[in-house]
Amino acid sequence: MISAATHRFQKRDEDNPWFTRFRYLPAPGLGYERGVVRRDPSCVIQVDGVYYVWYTRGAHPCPPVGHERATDTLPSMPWDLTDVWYATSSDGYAWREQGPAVKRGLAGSYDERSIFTPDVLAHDGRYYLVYQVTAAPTWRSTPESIAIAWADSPRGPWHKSSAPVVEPDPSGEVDVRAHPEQATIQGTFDSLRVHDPALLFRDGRFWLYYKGEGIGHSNMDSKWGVAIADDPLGSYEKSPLNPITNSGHEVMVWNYAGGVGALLTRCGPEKNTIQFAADGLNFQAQSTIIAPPQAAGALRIDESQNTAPLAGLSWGLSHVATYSSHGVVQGRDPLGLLANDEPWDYIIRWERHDRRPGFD
Ligand code: AAL
Repeated sequence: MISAATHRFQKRDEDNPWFTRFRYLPAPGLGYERGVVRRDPSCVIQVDGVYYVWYTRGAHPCPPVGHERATDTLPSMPWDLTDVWYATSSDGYAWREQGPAVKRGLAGSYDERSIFTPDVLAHDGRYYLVYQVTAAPTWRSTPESIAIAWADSPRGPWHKSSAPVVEPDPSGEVDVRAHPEQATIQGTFDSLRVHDPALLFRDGRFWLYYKGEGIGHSNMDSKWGVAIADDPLGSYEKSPLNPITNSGHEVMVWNYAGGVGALLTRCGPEKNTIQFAADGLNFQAQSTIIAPPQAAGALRIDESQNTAPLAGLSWGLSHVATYSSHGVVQGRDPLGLLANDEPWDYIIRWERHDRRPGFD
């Protein structure tokens, strides 16, 4: 006779190639700076011996003021009124901020308010950035979409898509003035917003993984979907199997053994797990982890080096989200926040930290 728990205890962490721990280091050049938000870093790519990363960056007159008080210059949230910038590094530890890669569009364009949360794919000598776009500050039921830009060099210039490439599903009923909870028709898991794009090339096609938020759900109810295209610039077709996870917040995926590895954090019953889908669609939890990096991007490696489950998760950058809705009280003088709280998000380095054998 064995207990139920003993029955389930099939593999010890130290014997599981999908288990890891993480440690964190500063990322000088992208660290904490008063007046500047840096967050949601992309994966890291190495080109001609130089590491590149892209991220959300905003230089704001004050920390976020909340939706009711946002203006043309005061941000509602840390990722409001931002652009995608990039930085380079020769060793992966110290970074040099280079400047904007993709900037907000002119008034009236689909990306006029903010461009943020990028990921990068290098493919066939070309570079693709996928990122979130908004035309208005994140507020109640305002929708959010995903767009793409391409360049012949990681230093740009970048050519933006003329329209978003993945949109919220039209199955819900959106009234931007209403609280999402008041929606009468909720629709699918991604009926309100599509977020956190991550682009992989596999099986000759482009797989754009994303996080969905549905009307009538909290943003902590997030799940992931995938949209697939023959051409990196689209058109992207959402998988009929979506949502393909029941958990997870910011998307982190990597190619492994013809399938896809995934790091799920923060939300849902399978939060803080590493998962694998041999077909890129049907994910199974492989390990439960602790203290994973938030909004992680990992070093992208060649298929030829993808010899172990976590080779695609060796090190990268993640963010420290200092903003909390408790810290931003609506109606409070935003400049007062400067003197008190200092919620400026910033970027750190994470590394896998296995300590095998002799694990502690
Ligand atoms: C993040 C991501 C998306 C959200 C916001 C900025 O961590 O999930 O990018 O829109 O928070």
